[in-house]
Amino acid sequence: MFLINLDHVGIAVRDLDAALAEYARQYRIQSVHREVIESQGVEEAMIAVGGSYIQLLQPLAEDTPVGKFLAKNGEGLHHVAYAVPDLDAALDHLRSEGVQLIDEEPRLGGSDKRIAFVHPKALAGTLVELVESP
Ligand code: MC0
Repeated sequence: MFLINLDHVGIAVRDLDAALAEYARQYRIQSVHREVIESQGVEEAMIAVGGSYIQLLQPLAEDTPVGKFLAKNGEGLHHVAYAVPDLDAALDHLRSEGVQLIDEEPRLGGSDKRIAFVHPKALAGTLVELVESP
């Protein structure tokens, strides 16, 4: 099958600097990449853990996906991201299985990688992101 790796786990936070300070204090780990992604309405910080990442997400505004999520749920697990070698093939496969997609076509995420989201209603209430990693 096309799922090849756990790319990252996205966690919604209110204050990126405060969350990063806690990761450093509790686990002695720091972010390896930080970026504002206007199209997604977030600032992200990536923390390398093993072969994957923890992605901390601070919303740029309340009326963004992460801003709405925080208002409803508070801080916590926002999504799980899987690395796939061919995103178009992965989306074709999910479509053929009748899976509810958020993105019918890939868009650009952090580090300009091709990504697509799958609706949380499709699988155990978990928002899934697919990240193309050839
Ligand atoms: C919403 N729901 C979630 C959820 N967000 N369930 C699990 N995990 C989440 N993160 C549930 C709500 O509880 C609700 O369930 C239903 O979905 C509809 O939610 P809503 O609050 O009415 O919000 P919508 O429908 O306007 O939007 C939800 C949706 C949206 C997931 C479609 O957030 C979206 O398009 N997300 C994909 C983009 C995204 O999340 N971007 C930020 C990360 P009930 O049962 O009450 O109906 S960007 C990122 O991560 C990039 C930078 C990257 O990695 O490169």
